[in-house]
Amino acid sequence: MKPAVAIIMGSKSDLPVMKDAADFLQSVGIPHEISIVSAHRTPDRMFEFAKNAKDRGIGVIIAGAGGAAHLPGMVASLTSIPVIGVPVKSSNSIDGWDSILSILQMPGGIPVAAVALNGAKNAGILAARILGVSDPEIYKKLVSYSDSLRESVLKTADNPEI
Ligand code: RP5
Repeated sequence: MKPAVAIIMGSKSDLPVMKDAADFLQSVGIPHEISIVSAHRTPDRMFEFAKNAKDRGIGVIIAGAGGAAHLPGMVASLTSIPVIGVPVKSSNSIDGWDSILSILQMPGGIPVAAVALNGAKNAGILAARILGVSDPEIYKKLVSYSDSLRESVLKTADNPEI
């Protein structure tokens, strides 16, 4: 199956965080691909990736990076596919604020949907929600997922145990 979502990240060291996005997409049966694309270390690869993504059938890009996190914004500037940015707390992070702000404070005209620090799971869910607008099967799975969250809270809501 052709991937509908591309998950990219600046370094292999981001993978333990970014894996959460892939796990969610897997759980709802959305085909996806994962690769390392660095804005700073492999700028040509980033350009090629962003320019070809639409023609390869990619509908949403999830891009994670730590430190000076330019990858999501640069990719968003090279394509009109929606980009979800995941700030990653990495070895070169200043508590993660550097990547949060790099991803969040995009100039007008080039949007990146930023999730929480290390929030790759929500990036996966948001990607599924974007695709679910025009895919009833995906939408149904997302409704079931939300139902399961509600049920798991209600199960212990009146009887929380430590
Ligand atoms: C960023 O620098 C990467 O996204 C990663 O979060 C961080 C550190 O990269 P490594 O030095 O671990 O490869 O570009």
